[in-house]
Amino acid sequence: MEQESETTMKLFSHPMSSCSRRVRLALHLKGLKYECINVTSVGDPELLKVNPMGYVPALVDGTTEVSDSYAILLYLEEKFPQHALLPQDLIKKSINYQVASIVSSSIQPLQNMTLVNYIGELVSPDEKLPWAQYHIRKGFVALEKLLANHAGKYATGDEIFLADLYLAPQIDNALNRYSVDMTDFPLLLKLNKAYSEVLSFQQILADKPQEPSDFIKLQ
Ligand SMILES: N[C@@H](CCC(=O)N[C@@H](CS)C(=O)NCC(=O)O)C(=O)O
Repeated sequence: MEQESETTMKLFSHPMSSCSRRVRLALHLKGLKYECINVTSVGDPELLKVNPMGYVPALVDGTTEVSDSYAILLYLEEKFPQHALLPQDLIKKSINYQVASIVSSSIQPLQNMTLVNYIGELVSPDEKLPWAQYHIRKGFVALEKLLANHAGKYATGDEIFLADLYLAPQIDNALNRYSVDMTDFPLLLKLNKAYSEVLSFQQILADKPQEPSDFIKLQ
């Protein structure tokens, strides 16, 4: 059942952006209607008005503007409590916070295409893939260990929570964009399989840009 906000929310997004995908997953799970504005060029003036960093995602909800996926997710969670993104159990909740923090602070920024392209220019194009793979693997080693005693069907049990919204797009990047060897990460692969069986995850992770875009491009 979709619940409408007083006005339809707008999300500045990119189909391939893992940060946007986290928020789109939350919007879907919470059954919220939103207009998805796919940004196609770096420096999009409409996006810059909302988020001077020029990054997606950015949410506009009436007169409220929120940038950065973590802030957006917390905003949505308070305003629309249906399908809670955090478990009641404090330990499981703390695991969700850790997963979100590891992915958003110690993995995603280091494999963001802008940085990877910059490494290519500064060091060598041959270093782009190893750079991204190294940082993804380092984070995945920690996540695999962290979740060993907490995972059920999903990251922290048998319900989908915040950790899953961070993991699914990051694992997709690892597999499909950076060809990371996942042999050492059987649990993450198992979770990825579980995500692939959930309709919202299928739809959002399969979404591809409809028009040419210079945004989020590995040169
Ligand atoms: N901490 C921010 C990071 C945002 C971010 O890095 N977004 C990427 C897409 S996942 C982006 O906009 N990249 C374009 C660029 O680097 O110029 C968040 O979680 O929203």
